[in-house]
Amino acid sequence: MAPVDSPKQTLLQSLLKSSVLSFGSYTLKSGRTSPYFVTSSLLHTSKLLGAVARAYASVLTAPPFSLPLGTEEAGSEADGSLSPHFDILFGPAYKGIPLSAIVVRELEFSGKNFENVSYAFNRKEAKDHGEGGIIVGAPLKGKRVVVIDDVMTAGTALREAIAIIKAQGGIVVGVVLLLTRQERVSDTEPRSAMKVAEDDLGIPVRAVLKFDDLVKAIEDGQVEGAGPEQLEQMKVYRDKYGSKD
Ligand code: OMP
Repeated sequence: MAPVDSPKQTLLQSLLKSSVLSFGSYTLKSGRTSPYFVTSSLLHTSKLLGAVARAYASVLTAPPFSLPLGTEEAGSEADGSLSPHFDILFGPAYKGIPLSAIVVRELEFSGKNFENVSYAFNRKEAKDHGEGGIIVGAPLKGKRVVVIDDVMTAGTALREAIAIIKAQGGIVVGVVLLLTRQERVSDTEPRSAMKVAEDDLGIPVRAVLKFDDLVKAIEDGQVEGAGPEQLEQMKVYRDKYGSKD
């Protein structure tokens, strides 16, 4: 397994310190019992939000989400800068909402080509007065949309988000997550939810962190409060539910 690089290490340490990442025994939405959990609602300090925003932005400002200006768009001049191949970041309610907002803010620091990227999110309950509708933020119709979410396990949350975007006429061009748990969708589907989404939708689905990064960090003794016992539980969990991708 490749070593966990240092920006990832720093982010992991921050997530642990703030209990966003915790070890124990947790029941997942899928019914699986997991030895670890990511609680993104605990991302509530400016420092943590800044670190997380930078991590998402580093994925979004690299291929395949952003490409050097002039490589694909006819008429644009190559000047060495990157250009986003998306118009809107969509954060599914609720946890994707602050994430998409902080990431779109962070993108401003990646150069002027990113200044016009917008964000949008859905309401859980449609509003029938005032501006109405279920989308808040940028209108999605005809726009290239990247979904920004926290964790992917079986992909249920992502499927719901994609249905909302498509119903609004948006074009989903990618997905960026904080963590992919790298789990098999089911006993009969050996691919991870991330791989299934990539294959079915034909779009890039990427994550800042993956399950393997957590295992590696514990192996390297970088995770305070997680030692050989937690490592063993993580490996047992991987054997039971893990996928290769
Ligand atoms: P899927 O919809 O199965 O992909 O699960 C993703 C959702 O599960 C997340 O949006 C969370 O609501 C929840 N979740 C976490 O927040 N953190 C975890 O570590 C694991 C889960 C989960 O229940 O699988």
